[in-house]
Amino acid sequence: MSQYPIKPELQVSGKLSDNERLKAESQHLRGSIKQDLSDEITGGFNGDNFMLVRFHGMYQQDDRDIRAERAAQKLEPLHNVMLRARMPGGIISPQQWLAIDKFAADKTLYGSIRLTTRQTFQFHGVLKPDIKPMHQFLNSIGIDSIATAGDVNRNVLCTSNPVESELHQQAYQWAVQISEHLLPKTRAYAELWLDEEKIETTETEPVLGEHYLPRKFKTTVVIPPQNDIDVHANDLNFVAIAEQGKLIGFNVLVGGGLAMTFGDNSTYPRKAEILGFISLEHTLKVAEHVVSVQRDYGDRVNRKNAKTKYTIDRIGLDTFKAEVEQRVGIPFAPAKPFEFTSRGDRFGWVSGIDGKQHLTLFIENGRVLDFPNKPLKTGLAAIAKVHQGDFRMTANQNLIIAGVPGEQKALIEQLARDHGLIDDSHSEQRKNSMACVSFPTCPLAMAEAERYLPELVTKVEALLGKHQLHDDHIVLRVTGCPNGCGRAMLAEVGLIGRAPGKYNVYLGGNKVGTRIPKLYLDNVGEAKILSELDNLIGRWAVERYSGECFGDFVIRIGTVPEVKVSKTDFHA
Ligand code: SRM
Ligand code: SF4
Repeated sequence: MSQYPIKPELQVSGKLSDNERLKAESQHLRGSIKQDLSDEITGGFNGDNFMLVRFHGMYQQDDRDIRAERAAQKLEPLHNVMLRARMPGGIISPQQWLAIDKFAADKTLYGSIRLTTRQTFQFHGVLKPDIKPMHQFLNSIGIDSIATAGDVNRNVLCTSNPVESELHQQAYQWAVQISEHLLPKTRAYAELWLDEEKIETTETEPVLGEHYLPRKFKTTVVIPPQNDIDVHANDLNFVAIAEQGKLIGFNVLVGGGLAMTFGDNSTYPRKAEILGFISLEHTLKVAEHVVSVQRDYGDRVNRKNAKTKYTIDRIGLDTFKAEVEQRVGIPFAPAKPFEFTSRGDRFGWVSGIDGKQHLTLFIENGRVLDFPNKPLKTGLAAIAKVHQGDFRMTANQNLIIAGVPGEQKALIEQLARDHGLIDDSHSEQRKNSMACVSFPTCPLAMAEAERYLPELVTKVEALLGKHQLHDDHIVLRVTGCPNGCGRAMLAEVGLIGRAPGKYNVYLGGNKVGTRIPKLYLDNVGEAKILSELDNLIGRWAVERYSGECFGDFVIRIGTVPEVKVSKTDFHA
């Protein structure tokens, strides 16, 4: 029950989805996970536990490359879990890095650490007997995975590059506080994984609600003019407003989200919209009540329409805003002016205003592993052994070696170069391309993404070269299905997997990530994609206005119409 009067006319009526039943029956996310852990008959989780473990930051997976082979041998799929850590703002110490580096090597099927598009890392391929020890190990180094998946507030992002250190520090602290404030209050995680005693109290979930949220929920704290965390992919964004270098409050943006389902036009990617400005003291209350309004009015009947973006389109932004204002007890002030002028990460060294040096490394697809001639994992471990600052994961699957004192700069750079972590042959195009995980671990993948991106980029580089645009780049993103984890729905060229080797191509996002692209090619293979890009890049080379990015160009020449209002324009 909500502590606020509910307006039935704003709710969706009908039979609740099965996920609502399982959350309601889960005894605050416990289910029968404990019993399941000692079930040696299967390597997986039974019944509702398959979904409930997500609220503890894990997904049950199996390697799709070997699924058929195992079925032929009458073996169950090689069940394992992927774990996603909670890491608000993406900051991890070198000591923690060394510990997770060792765990990945010793206890996972793939041996890699995977940096994600939400500023954290994943272990892929942890077998059932290692799950509980993994949580205990993470706890021993100060890391958890609470609420990094499931119908809750996920990892809170924060602008990564600490170049404006003082402001960054304040923004980061807010990201941490918001993350803590919105966490589930159940002790299920502590009991199940850390063997903490069950305390007989009446447990409640005052923020998320007894049945948790209708759907996943994503939050950021961003420092303009950098849009490195892609605000428009998120349900709730706190846009830092500073005066004389001091944080004074936030503009609040709500209702972003990128996923859709093919063939269901009631689903679409959508940008976030402005609610207004708040001063700092209201931050946690506003976070809580954007969540509580979505909790009370989000669609619990149809999960495909359950995210905040659809709640806002259904009840209206003004109604949504009025509900939040009423619950917080203050009106939003008019938004303060702000502008995003860049996206992605700033590679190489930057000097912070605190005099420290920060080195952003490009990690292709965020996959930290020793590749032939590129021992990236060994290299990062070598850096961690000498580094005195911290590591910062970015929301673009990259890593910043942050807080390097001047006298250590040369050593860190040398280690990075020696291990292929700095590679001057990487083009701007490669460094501004991104893909989701997809095959072999993602159960929802329809086409390759991470494993395909490097060769696709090589071909796009060749097209840019052919038209004398070697130094230019197009924000290119590939995702293996329309869920959009690689944020293709904010790219200038976005490829969304339809089937093996087949993609939909979306064009017309912009460089700073403030426009949703529009379908251009439906279900096509690489040859068609490259020939169309060849033609368009050729025209861009000669017809573009000075400084005009590819996404703006294709809209101006009418290749695709602009998506202004997703609900009406995206599928039109
Ligand atoms: Fe995602 C589901 C990977 C960022 C939208 N996502 C999945 C799962 C867990 C598949 C599943 O449900 O079984 C994928 C696991 C693949 C694997 O083997 O690792 C997966 N998502 C990822 C990551 C690892 C992609 C990456 O290459 O980095 C990102 C992890 C982020 C994190 O650390 O929390 C990741 N996912 C995103 C983003 C981008 C973002 O948040 O900035 C989106 C689009 C933004 C949005 O939410 O609208 C995204 N993932 C989804 C969705 C669609 C949600 C929806 O609104 O319908 C799903 C499927 C679902 O939830 O039902 C999904
Ligand atoms: Fe998997 Fe689809 Fe997300 Fe890619 S976009 S990781 S294929 S769910």
